[in-house]
This record gives sequence, C-alpha cells and structure tokens, in this order.
Amino acid sequence: MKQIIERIKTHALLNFGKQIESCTEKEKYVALSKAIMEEVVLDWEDSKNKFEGKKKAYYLSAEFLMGRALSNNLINLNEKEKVEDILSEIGLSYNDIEEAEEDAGLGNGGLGRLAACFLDSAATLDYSLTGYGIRYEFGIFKQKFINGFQVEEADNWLEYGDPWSIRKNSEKIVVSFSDQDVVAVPYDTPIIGYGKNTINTLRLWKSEPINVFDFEKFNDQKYDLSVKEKNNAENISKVLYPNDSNEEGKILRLKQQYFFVSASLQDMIRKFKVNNTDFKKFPDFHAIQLNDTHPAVAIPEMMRLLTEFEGIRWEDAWEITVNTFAYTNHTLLAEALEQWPVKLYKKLLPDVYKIIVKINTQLKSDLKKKKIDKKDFGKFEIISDKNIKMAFLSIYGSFSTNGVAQLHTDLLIHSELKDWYDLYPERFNNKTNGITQRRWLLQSNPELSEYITELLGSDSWITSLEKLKELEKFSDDTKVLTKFMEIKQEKKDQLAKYIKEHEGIDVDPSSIFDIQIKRLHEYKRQILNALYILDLYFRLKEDKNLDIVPRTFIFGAKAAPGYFRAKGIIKFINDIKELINNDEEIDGKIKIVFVENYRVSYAEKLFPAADISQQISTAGKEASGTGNMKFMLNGAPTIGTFDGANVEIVEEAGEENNFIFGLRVEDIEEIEDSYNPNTEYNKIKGLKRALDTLVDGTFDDGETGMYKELYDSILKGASWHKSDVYYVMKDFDSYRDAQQKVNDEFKNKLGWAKKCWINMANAGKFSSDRTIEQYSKEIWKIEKNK
Ligand code: NBG
Repeated sequence: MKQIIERIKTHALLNFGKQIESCTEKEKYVALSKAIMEEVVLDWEDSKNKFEGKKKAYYLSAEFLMGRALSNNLINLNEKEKVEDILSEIGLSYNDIEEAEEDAGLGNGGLGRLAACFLDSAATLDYSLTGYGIRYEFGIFKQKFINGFQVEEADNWLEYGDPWSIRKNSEKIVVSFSDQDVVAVPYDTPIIGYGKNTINTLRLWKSEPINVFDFEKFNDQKYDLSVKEKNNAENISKVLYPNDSNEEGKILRLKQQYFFVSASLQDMIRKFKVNNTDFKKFPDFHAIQLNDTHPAVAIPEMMRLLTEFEGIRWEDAWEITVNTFAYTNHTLLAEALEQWPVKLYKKLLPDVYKIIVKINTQLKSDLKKKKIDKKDFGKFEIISDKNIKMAFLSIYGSFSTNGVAQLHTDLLIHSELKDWYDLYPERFNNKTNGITQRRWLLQSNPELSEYITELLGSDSWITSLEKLKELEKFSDDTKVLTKFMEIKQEKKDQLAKYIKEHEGIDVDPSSIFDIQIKRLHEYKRQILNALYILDLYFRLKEDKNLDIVPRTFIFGAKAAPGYFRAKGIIKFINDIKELINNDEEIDGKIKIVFVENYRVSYAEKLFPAADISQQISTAGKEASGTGNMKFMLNGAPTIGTFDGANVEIVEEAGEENNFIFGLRVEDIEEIEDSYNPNTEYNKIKGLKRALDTLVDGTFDDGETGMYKELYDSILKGASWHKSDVYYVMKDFDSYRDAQQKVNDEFKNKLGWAKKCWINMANAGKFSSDRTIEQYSKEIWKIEKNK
C-alpha cells in the first residue's frame, strides 16, 4: 500500500511532467486512478483465466451508463479508507479528487444504468459477464439552463484520458459497410466485483480508419481529402444518440449498431476458434443478451458470419443462433420500438439485408408448419411496409424474450406481443430489474450503511440484500427510528449545501425533500408535478394560513435535444421556480430546485436525501423504473401510480407505507375511447387556473410557441380524442389528494420514520444481484467460479 504513494507520484511525473503537489485535481485524479489500475491488472488477467473452458455470458448494449469509477472501485477493492488516509498524509484531499472525475455518461437513462448495475452484480457474484458496447468520444450532453431553456453542450469526458481503460491494439477487428471499411479498436475496462474475487471486462469499441492518412492527396495539396477517411471512420463512435425511449432512424445510428455488434461477434468467434472446431458447441459456451433491440442486427450478422465465413449450413447456423441469443424488451412505447427502413439496410448492409430476407422467408414456412392462417402472417412478418421490425427479429432469432417488471411482462404477453407469445410461449419470461446496493447505498450513503451493519451485526447485506428484512423488527423501535431520521437529516443537510454551491439556491433542510429525477418525457408526467406545485402556490396565495409542511420540490431531467415538448416542460418548471422562489409572501413554504445536468454522480447525492420519491408515470407506460428502487433502498416512500416496478415495491413494502394514486391499466383501457380532458379541466377546482398559466401571460416562452403547443397537447390537440394521451387531467385530483396525505402524514415524525424504515427493510428484492442470479440460472445457464 505504501507503494501507492510512489506510484501516484510517478504517474504525475510521467503524465503531466510535474510533482503531484502541483497537479490540478483532475491530474491528481488521473495519477491516483492509474496507480490503482497498476494494482488491478494482474488479478484481472488471473480472473480471465479461471473461466477458461466454461460457459460465459455477454451483454451487448449500445449504452453503459457507468458514472464515476474511482470510489466504486476502491470500495469493491476494500481500499477506500486506506487510500483516503494515505492521501491525507501527503496533504491531498480524497473528496476533491473524487469530485474531479468526469462521469462516464455513455448512456441515456435507465437502460444504460441497468447495464452498469448488471456488470457490478455479475462480477460480485463471480459470474463471467462481458459487456460489449461503443466507446463514444462524447457521452450524453451536458445540460445548461439559459433563461430557463435547456441548452446542450458536448460532453468531452475524455479530455484528460480515461485511466480505467486499456487500448488493445493487438485485438483490432475490421468491420465492413457498403461504403467503407473501418477498424474497431477495443478499450477494456476492469469490472471489479465486491471482494475482488472476480474482475470482468467491459469492452468498448472505438472506430478508426484503415488508413490514417492519405499521403498522395496531401502531396496534391488536397488537405481536406487527405484526412477524410479518418474523419468518416471516427464519426461512427463519435457521439451517443441522446434519445431515451425514442427511436430515430438515422443512418449513423445504424452504423453504430452494426459496428459494435459485428466487432463483438467476430471477437467471440475468433476466441472460440482458438480451442474449438465444432460450431455446434458455440451455444454451450456463449449466452448473448441483447439489451433492447439496439444490437438486434446481431442475429442476421451471426448467420452471415457462420454461413459465409465458417462454412456452416443455414439450418445448423440457425439453430446455433437461436440457442445463443436472448432478448430483453425495455418498453411498450410505440415510438421506441425500432423499425429500420428496408432502403437504409439495403444501401448500407446489403449482405445482412439478404439474410434478413431469408430469415423472413423461413419464418413464413415455420408459421405454415405451426398451422397459422396465411392471412395472419402479416402479424409476424419481420419485413413489412418497407420496414424491418427489430423486436420481431429479436424474438424469432432467440430462445428467450423477457420484460423488466411483472406488469410489463404481463402487458407484453397479453397485448403487445400476444401473437408471438401464443406462437412461442416457452420463450417468454420476466426479469424484474434491480440496482446494485454497492453504489446506491454503500457508496452513496455510508452513514446509513454503517448503521445497518451495526444493527445487523454484520455487513453481509452488501452481497445479500435480502438480509435487510431482519431490520423490520425495529420498525417500532423509537431509538432506532430516531437515529435513522438523524441520518436522513444529515444527508439532507449535505444535499442542501451542495445545492447551494451548485444551483445557488437556499433550501430549508427541515422541509420535505420531494424529488423527481429521471429523463424528461411526457409519459413520466413531470408536468403533473408542476401543475400540482402551481395549484398549491395559488392556494397558499389565497389563504396565508393554509397549513402546509414546507416543501422543497427537486427536479432533475434531461430532455432529448429534438424533443420540443419535453423542452417546453423544462422551461415551464424553471419559470414556476422563478415565480415561486422569488415570492416572499409565501414565506419559503415552497422551494423549487431544478438541478442542472442531472447525471449518475448527482443522483448519488439526491437519492439518500429524499423524503418522498415521485414515480408518477401513466399506468402501463413505465416498463419498470429503477430510480424508484434507489429511493426505496435509501428509505423514502413512493408517491406513485400502479406502474412498472412500483407495483412490486408496494407488494414488498405495503400499500399503507406508500402513496398510490390514479388510474390503473384496466381503468385506462375502459375510458380510452371516450376520455375528454376538458371535463376535468373545467370541473376540478384549481386545475384550469394552473394549466392556463401556459397561455394567460403568467409566463413567457420567448416567442418559441412552446407553451401554446404544450397547452394544446393537453387540451386541444387535433381533436380532444388525441389530446392528453397521458391522462394528466384525469389523474390530477387523485394526485393532489395523495400529496395532501403526504403532507399530513409527514407531521407525525415517528409514523413517517416507520414508513421509511419499512420501505428500506423490504428493498431486498430490488438488488440487481437477485436479477443477475435469475438471468444466470434461468436464461444464460452459467455457473459461478470463485
Ligand atoms: C427503459 C424503461 C425503464 C426501465 C429501463 C431499464 C428504455 C427503452 N427503457 O422503465 O423506460 O427501467 O428501460 O429496463 O430506455
């Protein structure tokens, strides 16, 4: 360990040409991280060897939202305290260095963060799971607010290099498109399991040109052309598409998908061939999980590689393919279901396209064998209406399709994908999402972690979260609950300080911290929260004596840059914030914070400090949610709808300890044909007053037309049939009632603490360790290796 100081100093000298003391925090961070990497690499090699000859799993994902690595790695190595001490000996502050790390924001939201949690869990449980994806040069954009409008800036996360990855020049792979060939260069990052038994790999591909520089063109004084190939190749891994649950059929995006999928499959096949000649054994050694349909092109690509390069017969290749792949569906939203124009595929990937055509033909013959009426073939065809349906391709070309929460899977098999379920019932299963308690409790809430360990007399919850259940016996223990609430207060104080520093807003740490943090999307209904706040504000203005517990409403959300309406909602909330925060008349009873640039590292400060968790999506729209689980684990009750994993959270922690409101899926099915939002708008007291602020001059959208458009989307639309498709008006009243209940029950300090406690004690199910155990046993059929 003493060695580490020497190593840090050496890295400072070699990388920055100066003594560690004169380095900036960012430079210190790089030097420290490289020193730790030095300690890890040998064990990493060993860990690879111990899985030799065993079946392994692979996670193909266009997104890995890793966040920061330093603290996570030190905790999993059990070296954080030691390093903190050593640094302070030489006068360095661990906290400052920690804060200097840029987030690895290579994902949009839940889907990418789930991938990151899965990697942590698999390594901790000693399963071999390799992540394959893209090394985006720019991750999710940095968000700024200017006059309340979202403005995007490039996320140059690699400016100081990435000390956690190693470029493997010797393992490059060529990927070919109709118009260009590129080289995929792997960058490997160690995924250190807690306790360091297993260190897995996240392999991200960077796209580079075959020829870096064209000397002839340079000599001809064609300077632009001399580097054209380089730029064209590098564009492929340049930037993450910033759309969450929304598909955009762009050619570069298709290139990205094929690029990382082809490189990853070629990589697996190359390694397989070192010790094997019989490809029929491929599925005995590989289980490949497709994270949504973004990597679905893996199915035809696998067929192409097997039949055209390995000389395997089509029928055998198909069996190998189907037995290798498994597919996770992450959404029911129509706009997120990927379809690629045939034209694009034909142009860019003609050979792959031919294989998709052949797969579709084979599908039809299978349908015939299964006695499906010819007139119903259209319900299944992968190619139809000039589009390729990636979900259908994924189901047909794999042995497993899963949803991410029970409700979501039920909706998949009973409505959205019912026809496919009837065809292949044995292929469908549920895997409710989870989160890693190492990052979302141990690392982000050390105070509560320590107390849990003390009460349990052991820290075994760190790898067996179901142990928390034993804490339920303290739910009436005043001493325990008091201490628990003191810890919550400490986390709220810390957050208040951070908010003051970063957002410049004073918040009252004794107020209710009411938090909604997630991507900005209409179905997630941040606007419902906003309208509630406005209504509360107007009621407070009318009645100075209105008895409410002071509340701080905290938002964090990025909107996709091209999602005009979502950006309108951000501007709306920021305007409400300005109005209310600057109104002295209401005596600070309501405060609003919209944190700028919400991201993983900010989330780690927000979840532990929450008094109430907002999970208010329209029923049936949120496939699972994972933020909901992070709040629960840190002891915050949910105000939410019966949607996604909320249903299971309430099942575990009891409806009486949460605040459930609003329409359920069945209710929506019943009213959807006749629903007219104008009825509620006119009938529900206060609703009109709140919504009309969008058009009555209360706020100014700078002539963008945003507010009128937003207003119309709820009330007018093309016709009222097409307006308020997320039932904001319909759910407003019951949401307001639920919020009133939160207010009333918060006053009973011990009663409230008990609710929080029971939520925390019942969060065991939502560990991604449980999820990964299920994937490993029920889908991948892989074994642990200590
Ligand atoms: C998202 C869902 C979330 C879910 C995550 C992880 C997509 C396409 N889907 O509800 O909206 O928690 O996936 O499964 O991003």
